[in-house]
Amino acid sequence: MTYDDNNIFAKILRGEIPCDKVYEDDHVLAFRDIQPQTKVHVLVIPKGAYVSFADFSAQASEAEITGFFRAAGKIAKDLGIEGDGYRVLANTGVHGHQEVPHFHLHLFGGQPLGRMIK
Ligand code: DGP
Repeated sequence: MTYDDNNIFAKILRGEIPCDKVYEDDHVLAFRDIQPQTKVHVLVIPKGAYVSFADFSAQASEAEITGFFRAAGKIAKDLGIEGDGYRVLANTGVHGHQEVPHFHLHLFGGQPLGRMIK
């Protein structure tokens, strides 16, 4: 899918819009969601221009994919939500209700989470 350079996360990556950063390395940026749904709600994004999970999983290099998921796990640990558990979510496309067209993981935690799938 064609990447839109004007999406909000691209602007955050370029430093045009501020964010509450919790982690950054060469391939990954993580920051708190502006509308947190849980006590801890962090977004983890790759720095590369990938629209969705589908694009990232198909197009990113092995180093990017490995680095991304390693970073996501480390971020959850560093946020202190690993012990009691947390949820990882990637909304994708129309049915997945993805609003920002730059691939991202949501990390939800810091409180008990409702059951999602019955
Ligand atoms: P979704 O694309 O539906 O997976 O969710 C996008 C999330 O991005 C949503 O929870 C709100 C968050 N968000 C949107 N705009 C901004 C922003 O400017 N800053 C931050 N920190 N989060 C944002």
